[in-house]
Amino acid sequence: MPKDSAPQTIYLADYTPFGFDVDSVHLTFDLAPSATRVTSRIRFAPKPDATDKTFFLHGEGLSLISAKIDGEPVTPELTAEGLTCAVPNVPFTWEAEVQIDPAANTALEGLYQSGGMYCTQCEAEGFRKITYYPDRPDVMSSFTVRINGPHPVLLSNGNPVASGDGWAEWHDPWPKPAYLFALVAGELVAHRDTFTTMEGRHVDLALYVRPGDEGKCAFGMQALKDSMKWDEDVYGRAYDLDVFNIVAVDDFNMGAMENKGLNIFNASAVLASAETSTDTNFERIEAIIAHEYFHNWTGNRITCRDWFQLCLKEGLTVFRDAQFTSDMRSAPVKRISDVIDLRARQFPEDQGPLAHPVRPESFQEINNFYTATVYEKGAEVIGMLKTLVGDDAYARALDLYFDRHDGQACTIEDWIKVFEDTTGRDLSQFKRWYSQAGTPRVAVEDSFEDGTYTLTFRQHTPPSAATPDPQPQVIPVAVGLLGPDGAEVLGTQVLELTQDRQSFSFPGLDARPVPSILRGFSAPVVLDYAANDAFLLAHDTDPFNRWEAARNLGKASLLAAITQGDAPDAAWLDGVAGILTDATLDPAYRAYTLSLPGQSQLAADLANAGTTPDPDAIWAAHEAHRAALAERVADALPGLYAAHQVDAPYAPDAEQSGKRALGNAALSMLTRLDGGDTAQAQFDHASNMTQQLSALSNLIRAGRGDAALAQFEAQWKHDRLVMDKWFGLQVMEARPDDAADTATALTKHSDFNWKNPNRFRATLGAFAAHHAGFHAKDGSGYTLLANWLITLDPVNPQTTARMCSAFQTWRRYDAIRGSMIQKELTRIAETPGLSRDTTEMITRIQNA
Ligand code: B3K
Ligand code: ZN
Repeated sequence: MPKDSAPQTIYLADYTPFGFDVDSVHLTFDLAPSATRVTSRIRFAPKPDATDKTFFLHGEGLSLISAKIDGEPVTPELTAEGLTCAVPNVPFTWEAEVQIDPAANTALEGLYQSGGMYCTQCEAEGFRKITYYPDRPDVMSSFTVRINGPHPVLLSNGNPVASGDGWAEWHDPWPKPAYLFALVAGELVAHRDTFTTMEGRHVDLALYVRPGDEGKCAFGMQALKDSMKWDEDVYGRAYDLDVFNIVAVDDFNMGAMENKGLNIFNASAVLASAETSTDTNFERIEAIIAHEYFHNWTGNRITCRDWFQLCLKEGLTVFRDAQFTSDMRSAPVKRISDVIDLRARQFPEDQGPLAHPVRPESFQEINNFYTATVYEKGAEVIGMLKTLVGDDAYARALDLYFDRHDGQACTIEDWIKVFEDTTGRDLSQFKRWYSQAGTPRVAVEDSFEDGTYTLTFRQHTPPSAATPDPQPQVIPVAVGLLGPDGAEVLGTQVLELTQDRQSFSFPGLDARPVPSILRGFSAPVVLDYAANDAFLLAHDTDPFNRWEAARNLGKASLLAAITQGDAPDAAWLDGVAGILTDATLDPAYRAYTLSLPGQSQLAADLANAGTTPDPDAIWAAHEAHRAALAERVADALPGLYAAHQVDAPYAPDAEQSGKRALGNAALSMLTRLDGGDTAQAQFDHASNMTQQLSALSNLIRAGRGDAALAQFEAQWKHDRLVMDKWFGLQVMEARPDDAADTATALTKHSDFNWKNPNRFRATLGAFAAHHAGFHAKDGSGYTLLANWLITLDPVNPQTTARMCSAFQTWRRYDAIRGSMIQKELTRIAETPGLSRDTTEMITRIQNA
């Protein structure tokens, strides 16, 4: 789109199939940094029944050198979005030669350069920046690719066909949409392994990295092999090519990309070593490798008809990677961490100006819809479906999905239909989860009479611009009942809410039970119920709800402190202290019960309750609660800390990570009592990044971080990924009145390369996430972020647009903050030449 034309809105309802089949694609790349030539030879066949016979090929920023049909030169009509051309009404061969400029491609979409290597990112609509093509996911074809370039490593999708000095040829037999195309060329080294599939196929695996990163490959490779095996064991899905390649790149807009047979990863999402990566990094890497690998079936073999169906592949693949992590590690801990993440990222989206259904119905820039709603709520919807139909029916429905739709570009209707056909159930009401925006609120009342306990539920989804008139949804509510002595009198049952108001009775009880509602967080809703949290924290058999009880007590205590100046609640302190010192519980789980609801989430809770949030007061309450907890468990801390040091050689497994998580939770409390002495000792002796970084955080918080920061920088200045941590940590740990200055000073550091998305996010992303710092009363935080977004937009619209969401919560705050944010939004919106990506985001946020 030319920058000055009005953005166009695309609607789901307008879907029309492409009028031609693509039988084969041959591409030749002659690589040169500023003048790469791309020659395409594509067999098209007009569809006899096509309603739209226009031959339109997408193309953006391409210099067309020549075009031919069946060998005869043609002169297509060019626009900023592509070309149209008169074509025969019989199968024909289209040939085109274009020139592109990878070296100038800072948007990191299409073919670009990163640290001297060439790589690509085509999802969602990047292939049109490489050559003229029907760049839509429902056009699938096999691809043959020849790469000419002086690089030792030349990779594309599929299997290698042949190679020689300065060239390589690849063929991908599996028909795929262009968004899964990939090419890599560079001086890379390979970490190799092999895998034999359950079908007996020998697969050569390689992880390609820049020289120097060889020592960070082993974990990612093992995660890949574990994922391949898991998908065979659990879903019966085997890999389908002779090679599987992964490439790590430094400049990448997101985590990773599932290109067929050639996954491209942000280096931060694949490279790991004990010395440079934290336990959290390892777990994230394992999950992302699994996610991209699982896309081979859910996304690649079965893809999306159009981009509105994005959740078809993303929701399902997130759900699958969560199952994998639960199996590899601890299921309750994974569930707790996913719910924390859902509430922190998806709930604000669903309850603010950017709210959209899991399957959106319109967009201007599809890259703006790779959201927590599509991904994480999309995965929750699949979890609910599985809960409702049961594990066996879920497995049968998935088998049917793979059988019926292999090789196709599908819709949510296709997905729902396999469940209907498997179970005979009418899922039309359930389907509202895909079309309605907003987080349902479920209010509960209960009564007890003559031995019968009754739960009455009311569901209500607040209306939004995206869904002005929400209808009742199918909500699976997992419930258990505990007797007055704490013993479970009714094991978990799934109640199906389908109406606005609905009651469920449980007869034959001796005494009024205590309910445990929404066990395992069985639906992505807000539960309004004054639960007996202290009791549940002590007795619930459901690990999620036990954690939730601690969290609820902590939340109530924090809100009372913020609004009424109350001291931290004794029931919360006692309950958490009990869990903390209960050695029968998993250390990772105990560490989670200590974590308080995030400050931004408390602001949302206050706003929902009609109180204007004061970020400084929220920060102060958080601090007071942490201090009070440290005091409460002071006697136990040295023992707890000592008991959770790991002597064995470092392993990033669940057991060791859990131990370190609890040990470091103890450290952060200890630091409040000993001023940082233990943290300094840990920093001095740390042999892995988890211990080193945790110690460094505590030293900064204790106000004695300067020497350690300098030492850390000297030790790690050669390592980009570790330095991202160094940038981020200083912002995260800054005091509110210092956060903007800290971030600003870091942007002046010689290693602050703002064009690198990882470094930009580490610094400015961390700042936007620093609740009290970003929302500083004088508006300096808003101005700082807006300035950087304006700077970044012309260079990298996608990353800029994504970070605009920091402003989405503006309505929660007081009128002065609200108008300061509006002023910054207007200033961004009025920037001449603002990208389509950022324009759409700002407009949606402004018009809430
Ligand atoms: N499918 C990619 C995301 C592409 C994002 C484009 N803006 C990674 C993933 O979800 O696995
Ligand atoms: Zn994905």
